[in-house]
Amino acid sequence: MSKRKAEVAGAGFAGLVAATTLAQKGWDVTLHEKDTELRPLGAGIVLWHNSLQVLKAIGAYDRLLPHTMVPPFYETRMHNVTQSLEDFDGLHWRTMTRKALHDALVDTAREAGVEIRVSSEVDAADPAGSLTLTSGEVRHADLIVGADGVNSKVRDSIGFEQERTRSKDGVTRLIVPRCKEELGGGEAWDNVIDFWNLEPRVLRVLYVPCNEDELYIALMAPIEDKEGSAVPINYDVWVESHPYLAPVLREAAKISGRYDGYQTNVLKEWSNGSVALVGDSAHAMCPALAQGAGTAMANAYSMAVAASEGGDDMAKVLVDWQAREREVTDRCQNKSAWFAETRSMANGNQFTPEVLEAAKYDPTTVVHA
Ligand code: FAD
Ligand code: 3HM
Repeated sequence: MSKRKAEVAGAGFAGLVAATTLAQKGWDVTLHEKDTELRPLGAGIVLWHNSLQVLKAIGAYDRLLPHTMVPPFYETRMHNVTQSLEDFDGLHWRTMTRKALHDALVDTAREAGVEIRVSSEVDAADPAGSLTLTSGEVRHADLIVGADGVNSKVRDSIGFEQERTRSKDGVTRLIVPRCKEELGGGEAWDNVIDFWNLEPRVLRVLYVPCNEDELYIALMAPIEDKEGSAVPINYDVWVESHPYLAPVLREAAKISGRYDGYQTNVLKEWSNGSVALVGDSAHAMCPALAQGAGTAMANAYSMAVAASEGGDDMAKVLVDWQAREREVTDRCQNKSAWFAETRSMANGNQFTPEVLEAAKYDPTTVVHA
């Protein structure tokens, strides 16, 4: 019997997981990336049980593990005073650079036999089962996956009904040296530390150690604050607000960087015919709960398993997949939007069991038959 064929648009975390899972389940998979190189957007990332289970299921976890860490606590400070120290009751979470995660996923995809094409931009998709590239080439397949991010052409060429919202805040994300000794040394500098200042102006630094050497920092400022959102960062403005972070901010000011506003995207449906949308193309969310990529990888994995094991009627398989999976993601998206709008993560102790619902979800235990 000939292999079933899948065409995947976008080699981000969602596209790589979908392509790899499909290839491991016997599909002939081509993955199209518009960039000239395989590389991630952003700087560092926090992953939780849901996506860590996916990484284990596809065989990417062991190669990634040496490049990650589990900080002792997720600490929240207001004006440098500790509000809470959370450890999520032993729930598995890890920090890492996006590059380490992306490299591990690319290696796993190649090992699974995925054909990855760079400089291959997708222009449009057809629910009947085809993908059109900007080169004019038309590719037919049993399954088309739109994993081409928040500005998805796969989605917009088909005309999925959607609501898009832009938030009032955004961040500059950077990787800098840990600077642990310059910061004063001590175990607290191994924590994730969410440094909030809401007065006299809103300037927040999320401090995320990724390994012994690398630190991810996300500097959040309102879009309307031209100085706070400037790149490279305005050292004087940031150090006045967070003087105890001077060594890290000095390193950050050396990097050009990029400031991104938060975006949310809610779709009525995640599929149409043989086309499935996964990741930010389907459900971009505010980063407050650090679940955009987690839910992207969980849903990409469950979609690929459903397509492989759910029967021959692809349109129905994808509708059933969405019905099973989207409630957890929808709730996570809503909560993330609420936390971003109210900036209430600043109070600490926000990771209640309800808030951690998506983080705890294990997509690898669901039966798709
Ligand atoms: P993307 O990462 O956007 O990947 C899409 C890929 O498709 C890219 O490689 C792009 O080049 C390619 N592409 C685009 N258009 C085309 C086209 N037409 N043809 C071919 N290729 C195309 N999530 C977490 O889980 N934990 C976190 O800690 C976390 N922190 C975050 C912090 C911030 C500030 C932000 C903004 C987001 C954060 N997220 C986090 C969310 C996470 O970054 C995204 O949800 C995730 O990267 C989405 O992955 P994706 O593969 O769907 O899309
Ligand atoms: C990990 C993480 N968590 C929260 C935010 C945020 O609220 O901007 C960003 C992150 O990278």
